[in-house]
Amino acid sequence: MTELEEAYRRAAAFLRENDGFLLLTHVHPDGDALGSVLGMASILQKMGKRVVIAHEEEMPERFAYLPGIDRVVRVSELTGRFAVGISLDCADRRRLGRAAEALMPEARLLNIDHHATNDRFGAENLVDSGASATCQIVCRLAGLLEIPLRGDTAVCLYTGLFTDTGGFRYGNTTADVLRLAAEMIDGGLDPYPIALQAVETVTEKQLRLLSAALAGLRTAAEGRAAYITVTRNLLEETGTTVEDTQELVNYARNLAGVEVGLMFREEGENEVKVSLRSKHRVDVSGIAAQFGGGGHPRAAGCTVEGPLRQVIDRVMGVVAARIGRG
Ligand SMILES: [Mn+2]
Repeated sequence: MTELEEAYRRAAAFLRENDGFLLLTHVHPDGDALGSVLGMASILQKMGKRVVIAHEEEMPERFAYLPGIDRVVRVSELTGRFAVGISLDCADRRRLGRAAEALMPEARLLNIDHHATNDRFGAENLVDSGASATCQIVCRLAGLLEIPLRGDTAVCLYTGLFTDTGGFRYGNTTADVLRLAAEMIDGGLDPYPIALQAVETVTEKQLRLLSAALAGLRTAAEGRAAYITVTRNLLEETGTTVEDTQELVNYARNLAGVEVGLMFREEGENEVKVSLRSKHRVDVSGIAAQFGGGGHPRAAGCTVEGPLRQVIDRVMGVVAARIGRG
């Protein structure tokens, strides 16, 4: 048995042997974060286990269709503390935000994730960086636990497979991902409403934000890098939130001739959130790590201290050097 197979086996045993789970995922949750946390909750319920899901934020409107999302509790409303936890799609403990406070200090935590930069902060760690989505790892666990990928479980897990592969378009779209998707559709899942709600639908405010952000698009490194800037002012003017900015970075990446696309988003007076995407060869998780962040080779992020203009100059300097090195 390989080390990874052993990690799967141990994680399955952890799920079988424990009860009264607290399920957690990262702040600013995306489709894979919510799909994996709700898919796991659905699997555990089918096993007859008690589950609570906690988060520090309100749930994004885009994912309101996910079965069980109305059961996610604001961590501020929780009274008790939990002795058993599961973290999903989260590369380090800090990214769990304040929801981690609902765990007892001595709680046993199972860390399930697909980020290669995961620092293995759990008591048990199932980190499969070969997986395209955390939902793919949860699908495999469901197989080991003999829980079928049907109904609510499938809607949640399909969402993560679909969104983390950019709708089955990115370089991480593997035969295994497509087989799992096909298996769920064979089992009765309707993929079109999920695509419509998780990805296709945009609000008018989001389009106004996109329009303004695109007007400020800049290229660098002789057209091999491009970036979009989102100031706090812009969010205020368009009545949008951080959640509405998640897709913007792809417009910078998708520009013809660009290898690295970025978004710089002003978080505070002296703090800038940087999202990085690459097309073919630049490992942006390495660049993000240089600034205290992390992620995947083609999609990563970090938060950098300093005024917006200064952060752009510093990060673009590193990006240009990485592109130049070939
Ligand atoms: Mn993910």
